[in-house]
Amino acid sequence: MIMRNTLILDGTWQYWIDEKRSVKAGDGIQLEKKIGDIVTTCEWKPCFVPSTWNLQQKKLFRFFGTVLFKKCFAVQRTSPDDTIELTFGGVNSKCMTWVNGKFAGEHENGYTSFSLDITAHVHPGNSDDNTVVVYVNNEWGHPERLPWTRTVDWFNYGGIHRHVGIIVKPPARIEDFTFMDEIEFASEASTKPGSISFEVSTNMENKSDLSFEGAILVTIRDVKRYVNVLGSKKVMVNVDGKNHAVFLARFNLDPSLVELWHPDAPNLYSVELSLENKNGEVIDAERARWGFRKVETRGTRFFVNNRPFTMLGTNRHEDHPSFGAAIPDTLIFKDLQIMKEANINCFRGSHYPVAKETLDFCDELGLFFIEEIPAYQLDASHMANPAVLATAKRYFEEMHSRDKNHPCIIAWSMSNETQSDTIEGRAFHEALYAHARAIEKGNRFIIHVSQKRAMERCYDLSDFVTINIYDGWYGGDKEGFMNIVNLIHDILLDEDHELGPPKPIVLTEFGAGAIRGYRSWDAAKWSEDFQAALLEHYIKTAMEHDDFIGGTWTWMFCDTRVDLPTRPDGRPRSYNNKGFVDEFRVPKLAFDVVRQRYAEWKKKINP
Ligand code: ADA
Repeated sequence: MIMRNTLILDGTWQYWIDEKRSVKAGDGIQLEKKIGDIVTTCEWKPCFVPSTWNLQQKKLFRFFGTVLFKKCFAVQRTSPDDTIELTFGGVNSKCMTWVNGKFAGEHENGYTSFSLDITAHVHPGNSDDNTVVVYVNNEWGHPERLPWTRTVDWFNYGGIHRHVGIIVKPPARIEDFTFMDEIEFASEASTKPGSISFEVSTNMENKSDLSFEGAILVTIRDVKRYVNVLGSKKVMVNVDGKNHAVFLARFNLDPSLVELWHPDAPNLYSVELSLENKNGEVIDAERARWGFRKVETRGTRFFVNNRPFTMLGTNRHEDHPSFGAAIPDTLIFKDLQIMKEANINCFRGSHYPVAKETLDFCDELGLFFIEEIPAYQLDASHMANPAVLATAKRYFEEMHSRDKNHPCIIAWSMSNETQSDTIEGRAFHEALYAHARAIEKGNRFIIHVSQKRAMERCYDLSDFVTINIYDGWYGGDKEGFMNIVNLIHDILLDEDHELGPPKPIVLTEFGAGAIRGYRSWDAAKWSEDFQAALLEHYIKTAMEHDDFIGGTWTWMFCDTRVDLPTRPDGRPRSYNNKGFVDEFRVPKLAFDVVRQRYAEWKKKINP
């Protein structure tokens, strides 16, 4: 299979800090002269990309402003009609780029990927005579950026914090593709599906002036044995010049040959798409992996592949003391291995879309993933602002378009702890859910995460009920948490209530802070013992009520850095210390609690 010409731009770059705040974001074309002057006169210093600038120099630790980055590169193309794109995995938060002095595009928001067409500005060839300059700004309080509030409970690092590359695409090409499966079981007792249909829809782009005639060949292979072809289909295509069109390849797969995907058995298939011209030559190719799985709720219980399922989960921030949000792929993998060791079968990327490598590893290792847009703790006035709603919708579109073809994604989350008990919150969520449901047609849940308890006004929109609850930490006592859960369960059972039919309840956040190494006979606050006892109580009690509690997601996986001036209280070491491993991934007592309790629960569900 031919692969597109791609270039990785990770490595040594140059950077310049705009200490005097002289570059204001604005019209990228008008800024060309100013940027050009800075490029030739400023003092550049070397840096590594991906990274976050806050951890490069002491004086940059709390720098929330603008930094320029610069890199020289060479790029080759095979045809003058090729498109050359600059791709970013994530830049926090506002990004503007100039290639060889010309404005080449911009992007808002730090946790989604984007590509910019730089064809018109590059000089293809062998020498490094192209220069890209990237403006990055990480200030708060812009309605076109999420998170909106300054008081987030993690660190707002700035920088080009994920991989950067260049990709050369042929004029007639596969621009995008979407997988959709439908799995039916003959009865609730069936262990094997009766039918599996699979559809691959391909968006073909033709950038040349001439019309294109050819075919798309879709092949589904078993990743384990690779040679086994599960299905193969050729679809004839015909696209006018400067146009695009969508083509469908539909499969009815033989269910006896398909091994389903499940966290305990993450069976993957490689779906390969080849675009052939009318001479049968392959001119473009793409591939992705898919796992066939069916997730559903029946009343208050979850089912995966027709078997009862409980979400044995946690929440995770992408953070490390040395790398900030730019955590290396090897550490991402390690994090997920630790989760598997703890018998975790799902986790939430709280509170933003993660590095895309995370999803590849979830697919492979067997972890369901809940991906969230950073609509974090918005108040009623934020949600009444149409610009904030537009940003949230765009965030969802970008997240969905990058990650839709990952079987690990079990749910999309629209928000966390907003004022979803207000009229404004209701209107905001109604609009956001409608938008998301119009885009997501596959087998996934859509939720938002709430701490509003019985006051919540949006549970009817959500596919399961979410409760963030910190009784026993911020107030109350841990023994009391079931009073709230029972109350919500009763409300859900009340047929006259507007919350709709009963659904599983998931404890989406609960936890306690613990400083690793601080042990205490009397389980004093901040000790590992206190945290372990609290998690033990919550998980054990939830398991006793798993006829309507569909899972628990501990808050959280690893200790995570916060910003001292904006989170002065209750954050010793300037960390949120509620991880069951610390920031270096060293386990606390709570790790063993999670591991043991989840092992027991798993056995209870599927003895
Ligand atoms: C909230 C919030 C988390 C974190 C947590 C805590 O529930 O959703 O981001 O701040 O509280 O540790 O207090």
